[in-house]
Amino acid sequence: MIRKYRTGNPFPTESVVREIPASPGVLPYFTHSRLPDGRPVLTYTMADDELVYGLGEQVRGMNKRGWHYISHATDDAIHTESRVSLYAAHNFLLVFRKNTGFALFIDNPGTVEYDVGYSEIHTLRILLPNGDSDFYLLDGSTPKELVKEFRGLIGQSYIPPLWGMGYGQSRWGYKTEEDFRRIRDRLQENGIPVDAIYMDIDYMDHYKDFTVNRDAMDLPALSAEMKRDGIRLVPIIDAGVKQEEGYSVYDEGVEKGYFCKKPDGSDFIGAVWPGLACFPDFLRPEVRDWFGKKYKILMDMGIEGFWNDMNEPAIFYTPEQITDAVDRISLYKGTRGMVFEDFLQFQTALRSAVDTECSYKLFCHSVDGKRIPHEQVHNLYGYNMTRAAGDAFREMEPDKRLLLFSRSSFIGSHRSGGIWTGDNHAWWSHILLCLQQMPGLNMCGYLYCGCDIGGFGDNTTEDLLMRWIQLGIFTPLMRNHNGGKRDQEPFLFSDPKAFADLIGIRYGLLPYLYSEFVKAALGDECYFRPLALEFPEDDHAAHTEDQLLVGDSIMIAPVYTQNAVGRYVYLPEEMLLIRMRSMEDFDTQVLPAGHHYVPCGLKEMIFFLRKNRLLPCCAPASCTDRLNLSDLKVFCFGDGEYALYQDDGFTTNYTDPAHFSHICCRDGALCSDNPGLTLTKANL
Ligand code: MIG
Repeated sequence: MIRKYRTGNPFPTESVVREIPASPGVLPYFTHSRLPDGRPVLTYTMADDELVYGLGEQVRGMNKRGWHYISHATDDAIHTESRVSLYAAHNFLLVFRKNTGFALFIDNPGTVEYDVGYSEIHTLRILLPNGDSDFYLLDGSTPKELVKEFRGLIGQSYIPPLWGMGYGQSRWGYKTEEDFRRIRDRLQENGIPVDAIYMDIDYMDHYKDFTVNRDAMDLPALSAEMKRDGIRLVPIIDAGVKQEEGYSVYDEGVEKGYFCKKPDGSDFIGAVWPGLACFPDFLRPEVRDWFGKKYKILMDMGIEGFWNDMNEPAIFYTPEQITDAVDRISLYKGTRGMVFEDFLQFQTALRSAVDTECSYKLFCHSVDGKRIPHEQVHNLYGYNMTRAAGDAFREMEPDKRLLLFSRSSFIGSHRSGGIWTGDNHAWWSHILLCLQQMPGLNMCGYLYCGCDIGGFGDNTTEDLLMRWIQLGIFTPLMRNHNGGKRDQEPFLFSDPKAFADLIGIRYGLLPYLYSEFVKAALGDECYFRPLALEFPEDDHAAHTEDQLLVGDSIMIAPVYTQNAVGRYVYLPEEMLLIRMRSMEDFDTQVLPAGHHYVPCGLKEMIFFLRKNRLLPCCAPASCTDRLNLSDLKVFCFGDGEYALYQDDGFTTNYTDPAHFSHICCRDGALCSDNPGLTLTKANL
């Protein structure tokens, strides 16, 4: 059951797709109070054994208890435990114990703070930025059902083209067409499957959106050439539009008044990669329409996918801040030493010059003709940039899926695109962080997601990358991306063959992974499922934070520690261990429910097939276009049935009954209602 409670006059975020009349009274479960400054506070006392899941893209574990978090989209590249905000704002919480609980979605685009047992270990305290919120309260069914109901409330998740679930190679620094060809050639020489090579900001002409550096590449020719090898080029689009007369996107934006404005009505200017830039006012439908249709410039060059970056929005500095800081600092001119108090003020002045939070105070949006200070609606910026692209794609190419994912997000953008989790690091702890972020993201509607495999910041190592790929095999977005000093394309290390085999496993599992993904999107289910929700009566499952179910049939338990030769795994029920070195080279073993130490060498990966479930696989290929998806190898653990979803991978007609077939294993023999499938048992 979903109830809605409204306080004040909330900003229409369009996060939810269902109209629910507001209930009288106040939000139950919480006590209500206010800070002296008037901000509302919600308080709830957590029982010892209650778990708090949700909050989407955040630091720390799946159970959010024991820390505080702030929904405030932030470009922060250091994702340590000390952080409270990352790039997104996902105001969804699931509070539960065993099979009962409630869920809460707070629809407020401002800064919402969650103290989940940080100040006081049993107290969940939510601080709202103002009195204008819609609260959606869900209760009356199992926690798993509550998540599904919530997903129904916010609408169907974005589904990428099949090629978007292939392997993607990326690096900040690829610049010329020779760079892109070299990456393709080296991947191919090493037998490493690949579907996408990403183009970071250096493909552009002076970082101007929707331009290409023509001295460095002939993009239409290059993308056509790549496509002959089954590879798509995926360019980045940044939020900031370079301020440069004669650059048509800038000129049009100025002329039409489409950029965010300062209170005096002039265009707000902030510096990002292109230098001084303007920021499209994505909260306005006509601006979204205008910007979204610009993607066509690149689509006409053969591009079929994009990633949206810098849309928190990231702002390095503003001219106002620099002027102000220089004025303050100039007071110290001629001073030889400084007394300590002066130094502190000096330091504050220096820092203020590059403080993004200061820039957020300087501009406004225009909504239905009214000026709204950016801070009140900050978290909606990236969402609406992604919506701009998604809506334009739907209009321009109604029958075709384009690849789209974003860095910043707010619940609602999951209908337009996926997300990646931003600038992580080449740290072992960030393999686990990625695993722990996935279920929260799925609950908030983001099924198409993944992290920078190998780590974005710092320098990776061969073993770290190997282990990370063993998790990445299961993330719908599987992209190796890097901004560190050391290159990390898999062919650069001592054993490219092992990488090729592992990435090959991803392609081999795609019949299952893709089928589970689309079924989850169509049925408002999660693709990544925490054990706590699947085995609600099992206390060990409730506290298992480093394993996940992926779809209906399998459980993953990746190795994420340095120099490990295996790991402890908890099996809530009897399962079949599958240890794989490649799609052809694997062994299996039935393990009883309970705790196990499972050996897993560096170049192997382990996962588990549930009892009476099936796992349809295929032979790997160099890219998804070349997979033979009608010749399936099926892992079985006992008799069982599987609902297989298959389509052409790029059109938007998902509901055609012809896309669904059934595979079953009865008395050890495989059968199907689809005569077009050839089925062979993978394990004996
Ligand atoms: O300020 O485009 O998260 O993936 O490589 C850095 C350069 C801007 C941040 C993104 C990262 C990307 C980088 N961008």
